[in-house]
Amino acid sequence: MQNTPKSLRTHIAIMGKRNVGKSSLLNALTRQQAAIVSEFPGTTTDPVEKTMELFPLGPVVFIDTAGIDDKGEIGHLRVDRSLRVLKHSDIVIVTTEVSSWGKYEKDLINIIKKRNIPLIVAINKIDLSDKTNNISQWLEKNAIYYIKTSAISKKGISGLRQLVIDSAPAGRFSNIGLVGDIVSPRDLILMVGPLDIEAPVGRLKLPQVQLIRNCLDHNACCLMIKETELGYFLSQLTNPPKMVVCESQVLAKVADKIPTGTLLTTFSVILARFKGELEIFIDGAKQLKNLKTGDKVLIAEACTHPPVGEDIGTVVLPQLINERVGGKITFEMCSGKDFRYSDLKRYKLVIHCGACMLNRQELISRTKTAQEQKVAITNYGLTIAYFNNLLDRVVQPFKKTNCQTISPFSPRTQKTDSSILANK
Ligand SMILES: Nc1nc2c(ncn2[C@@H]2O[C@H](COP(=O)(O)OP(=O)(O)OP(=O)(O)O)[C@@H](O)[C@H]2O)c(=O)[nH]1
Ligand SMILES: [Mg+2]
Repeated sequence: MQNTPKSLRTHIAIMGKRNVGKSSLLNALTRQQAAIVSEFPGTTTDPVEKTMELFPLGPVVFIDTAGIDDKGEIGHLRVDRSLRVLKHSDIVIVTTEVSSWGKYEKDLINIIKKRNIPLIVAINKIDLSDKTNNISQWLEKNAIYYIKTSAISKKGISGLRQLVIDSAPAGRFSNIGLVGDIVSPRDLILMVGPLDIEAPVGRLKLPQVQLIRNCLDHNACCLMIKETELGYFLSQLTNPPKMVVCESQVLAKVADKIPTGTLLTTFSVILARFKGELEIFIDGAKQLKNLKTGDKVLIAEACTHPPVGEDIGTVVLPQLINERVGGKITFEMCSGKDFRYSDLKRYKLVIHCGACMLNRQELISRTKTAQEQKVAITNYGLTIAYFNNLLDRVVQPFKKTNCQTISPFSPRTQKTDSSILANK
């Protein structure tokens, strides 16, 4: 795990009609021939991703999409696939050119604005025409950041890079990370996890690695032990740890062993706060008590690997819920990118995995869609905590009075009017 995983990179999508120069802009921004460019409309057929470091933003992934006008063969499929990219985009660069600007771009911009995704318009090919008044006026009236570019002469490319950096959501730059607002220098955080059949061979899971790094960033210490060793190590410590973070499967056992004054949480809770909206997931967990025979529950797994052994999503949770609810609930599963965005109303509750493989924007999109369709949503770990009567305890460390909150939507820097009128 030497490269930054994609789920932790800022996702920057380049969208617009066919042939406006999206792939050329990607190549200019990354200074590489990452995507194929040609004079024929419809060259890019599937999203192309290019990862890079964008200083000082850090690790990013640029996503070049297929042109979204529905002309040409299989137009609608292409449009659908490109619009799906919005679900995990942190920033969108809408690309246009003087000769093709029109209703399509305005509609696309409105869709992006509705989703609260930071947006920049690149008016490309200005080496061919810089009669941009009409476009600039509309963008200024709607307070949208824009820049004139030429992917050929490279005019405006460094300005576009800067606008991307300025538009990045604040949370990306926060060094709070997973628990930075809870730990102080020299605190001890104890991680407890089973090295069970689901643990990756020869390494730790991504959230475990992230937690170790986050504690080191804050001059705290993070130790990891197996749950079988918890009693022994607790008895050896002069002072109890500041917080114990465990995998949800061992929550009940761990809660029994640690002192009541020690903060206790699970990776599921930490991820729900870091990636999505913990409060919404807590409300969702409280809906578990309202489930009754005949209700449908969607289990959403972000990983696509086949279930292993007593898989938590396919085996453990359905058994637990049916047992506790005392009824016959129907469970349906979805995995990977295949989330039932348009079809959530059929479910009483969505139970999501910890989502360590999804980026934050995608989990927020899923949460918002569930809310729009008035369907409760929670995650695996909060469900387990709820049924163990430990929900209040595991969210206690993150009560607003105990920590700072991170807004995913506020921009990193407050832009001035001069950057709205960039390169006018
Ligand atoms: N003059 C000029 N030509 C450009 C510019 N940017 C791109 N082009 C040309 O426009 C054509 C289309 O460029 P692409 O980058 O393939 O466009 P695209 O938007 O990715 O197109 P699709 O993948 O088909 O949607 C190519 O011939 C490019 O060389 C520019 O800034 N100025
Ligand atoms: Mg292209």
